[in-house]
Amino acid sequence: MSAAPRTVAIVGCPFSGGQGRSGVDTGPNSLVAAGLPASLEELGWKVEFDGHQQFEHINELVGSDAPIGVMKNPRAVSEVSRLVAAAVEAKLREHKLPLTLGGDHSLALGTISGTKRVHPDAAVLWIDAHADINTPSTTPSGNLHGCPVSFLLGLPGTDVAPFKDWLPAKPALQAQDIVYIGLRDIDSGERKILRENGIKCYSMHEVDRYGIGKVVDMALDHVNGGSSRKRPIHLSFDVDALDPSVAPSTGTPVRGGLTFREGHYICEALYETGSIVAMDLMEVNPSLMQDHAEQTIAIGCSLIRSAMGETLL
Ligand code: 4U7
Ligand code: MN
Ligand code: MN
Ligand code: MN
Repeated sequence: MSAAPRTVAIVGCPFSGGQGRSGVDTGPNSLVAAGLPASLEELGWKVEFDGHQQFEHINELVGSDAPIGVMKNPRAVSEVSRLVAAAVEAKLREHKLPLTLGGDHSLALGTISGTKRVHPDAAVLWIDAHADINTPSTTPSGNLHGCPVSFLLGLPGTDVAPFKDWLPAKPALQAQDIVYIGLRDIDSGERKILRENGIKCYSMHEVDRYGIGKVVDMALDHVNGGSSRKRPIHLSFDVDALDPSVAPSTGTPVRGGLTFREGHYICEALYETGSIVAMDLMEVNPSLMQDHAEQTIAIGCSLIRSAMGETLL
């Protein structure tokens, strides 16, 4: 991975306000406490970790943060994303690879905003059981961890306070910049959005049909226009992409997911491109299925190690 930065900067984001289940805010600390920084050093990376993001003042808001329309905790989610965007942007400008640990997936509104400021040509690989592309008008839950992609794309209905106060007038992301792998729980409003915008999705059906190797190849061809493999990649990995038997401690598990190997293969294959500029590992919630928390944390760590070059010689 010659052109890629060799310092990984861990951006720990203890935040749960994008959804309703407490505990996902302890994900970052659990991943770090499980030895993630040292294991990345062993792979040859310089690791920068100067403590988690300080969200106490925002987390205090969660609870008293009155809904705006159906959106839950809108001010907290917006403010955290704004701060995370600045943190990710700063690490990239220092030629480091920001590794954001969630926390819930609403944080990706921040991480991808930050990446796009520095790498306007970056493509997003979104690995998830869910498309996270509801708008404030389509969301069945009001949980903003199901909405970050629609805000990034600037879809109709996302031009709302408080987000519009800091999101760019020209959306950070275009529909052809993102590709999904692992989908299997898509809401009806999301289905319509994905179709109308021609967004490339490799659901579990395609994983079964073609195998994960071909799916990753097709996903990379899609974002690279079939020619070179040089486009910068932002990898946003929601641990619920994996089957709940593999990664049970997560807030919105859906059966029929990626196997252990399929999940790791994606990370390995993306590492092989040498083009990963930023990564998110989201939605690890050690408070759920506590007997399996250690297993889920360990898998979060090993997915990251695979994306950082562990399994390839
Ligand atoms: B995650 C959901 F309705 N689509 O919008 C919603 F099914 O970051 C789930 O992928 C969203 O875990 C899941 O609330 C968000 C629901
Ligand atoms: Mn998900
Ligand atoms: Mn998600
Ligand atoms: Mn989830």
